Amino acid sequence: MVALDPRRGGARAVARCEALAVPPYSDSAEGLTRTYLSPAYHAAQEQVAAWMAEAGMSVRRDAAANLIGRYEGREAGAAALVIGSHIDSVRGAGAYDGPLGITLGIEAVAALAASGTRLPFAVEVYAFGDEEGSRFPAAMLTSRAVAGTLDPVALDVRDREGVALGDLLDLAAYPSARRAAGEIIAYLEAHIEQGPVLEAEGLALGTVTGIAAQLRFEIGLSGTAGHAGTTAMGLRRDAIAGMAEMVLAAEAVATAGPPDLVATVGVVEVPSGAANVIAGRSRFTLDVRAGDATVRDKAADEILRRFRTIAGRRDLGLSVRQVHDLPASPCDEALMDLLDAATAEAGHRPFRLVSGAGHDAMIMAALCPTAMLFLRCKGGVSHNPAEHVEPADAEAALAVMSAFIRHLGAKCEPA
Ligand code: HGY
Ligand code: MN
Ligand code: MN
Repeated sequence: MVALDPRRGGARAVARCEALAVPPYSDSAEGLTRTYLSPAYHAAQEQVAAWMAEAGMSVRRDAAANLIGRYEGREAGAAALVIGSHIDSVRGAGAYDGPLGITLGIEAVAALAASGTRLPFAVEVYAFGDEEGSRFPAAMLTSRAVAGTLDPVALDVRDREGVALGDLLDLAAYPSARRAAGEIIAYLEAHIEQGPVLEAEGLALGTVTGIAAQLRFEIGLSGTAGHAGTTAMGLRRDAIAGMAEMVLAAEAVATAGPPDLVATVGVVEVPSGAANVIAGRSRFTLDVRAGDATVRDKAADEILRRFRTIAGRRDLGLSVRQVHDLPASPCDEALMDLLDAATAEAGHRPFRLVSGAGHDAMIMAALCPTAMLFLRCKGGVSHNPAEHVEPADAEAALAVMSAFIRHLGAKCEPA
């Protein structure tokens, strides 16, 4: 095994994300799409497993098809610090959203192995499989399995091609991915900010204070399919026009709210749509978020109230299915202080910010104290092939993660 040069760990972590952004690690030849349990997912897992082993970890997969590397502490079987993020992507993704937290975790372990350091705890690196929910109509399935907060009903899902999750994995075994509370001492996730704040502050890194609450719905409209040329405007029950009015209503409610309130319609579908047919059916997603769950819920209620009014006026059938409800997740105060101290030690100004984006950390918070380290990304752009991270910022993040691990180790030393 070639000893990795720990001095270049940050740059290697960035380069490895780029290596994973093309086939066979992408399901698409045009840009990066890597969905849970796809061929690209399995190919990427094989590659990441090799990097984990090279860094000195034992590697396994759990029943939710998460990939887990483990670097033992001084005592075999010790409780672990988990460093993780997700290996799945949105469709048309950037290279770093998810994988960077995994490749930086691998580099942090490689640095420990290179120096022969053994800690009072083990270090595990998790490559979670389904944070984005980009294949099945559910998200965070695999971290919820680990945290033990997964309702098995959520596993009864099919993708757009009709493939059931149960066709790909043994759903009866899925909950065995759960980790006991005592097995994990803390969770650390390094992730690009996916927003403009750090760049505006002129900072490479930030300590996350908490993750916004999010609700997600699937909305269905049913009207009357009709001939575009012969149906008078006043006689139409147009499921696309109704959807369009609802999209603008959601935008209006969120725009009128506080700055951290956001509402997004990201997927619109018109089954058997045609240029000369008035749409009889339409489907769309609604995602509502805010730092405070009360603000989020009030906005969601108002948006759905407007949907009912619009559907009534247009004589459209309206169905609303809640896909998930992720409560706001504060990060752990003591771990934030450790991250700030490690940031200062690495020569950077500690800075705290909230995350509008969801992360597996918000799920792991049910199991253990959590901390997130944000890295600046160019223009705050993400969920977009233009996503970009500077290798120097990744070097800084790795230095902070290594200092964080050292400080946590010192705190855990027996008195
Ligand atoms: O939706 C999110 O915030 C994350 O990218 N899954
Ligand atoms: Mn994402
Ligand atoms: Mn992400």
